Amino acid sequence: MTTKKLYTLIFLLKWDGSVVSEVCLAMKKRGFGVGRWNGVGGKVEKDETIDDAARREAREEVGVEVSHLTKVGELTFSFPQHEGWDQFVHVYTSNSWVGEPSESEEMRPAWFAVESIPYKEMWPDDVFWLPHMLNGKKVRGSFTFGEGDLILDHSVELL
Ligand code: 6OG
Repeated sequence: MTTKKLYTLIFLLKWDGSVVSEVCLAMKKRGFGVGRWNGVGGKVEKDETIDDAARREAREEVGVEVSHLTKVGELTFSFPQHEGWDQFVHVYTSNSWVGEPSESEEMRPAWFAVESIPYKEMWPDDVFWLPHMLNGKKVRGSFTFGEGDLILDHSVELL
């Protein structure tokens, strides 16, 4: 059981045959993670399923209606020095949606070739698990953060 707050994180993917060619990342314009590229997503609200929360965030943050979601991971983030920051994140990919990702007040989306993912401008945990996810693996990861971008401890399991 976890007492961490539940969040979602969704990556829209374009494919070249059976290989992921491009991923939609969005620049966070405000709030938690500001100035970083990430998938879209956010907190699961009370009385909302996790899938519904993921769809709502995609709609609110980049204006797309996601038709199909694939659950690809679970990430636990612990911030012992910051009460209330801990998160349990359900990670999804989607291959089908309606609309083109477009900028909102919260996020500015862009498509990145898999070879050009801007890991240096992303959360530092991403480099540990995102490449596996883009290779079609399901992941379970756990990260403990210190001050700044320091990762004190981590584990990544491929499922
Ligand atoms: P809002 O505050 O925007 O939801 N998130 C993280 N994503 C990655 N890749 N690494 C982290 O390392 C993260 N911590 C949080 C979950 C926050 C969004 O940011 C994700 C949510 O999609 C610490 O409502």
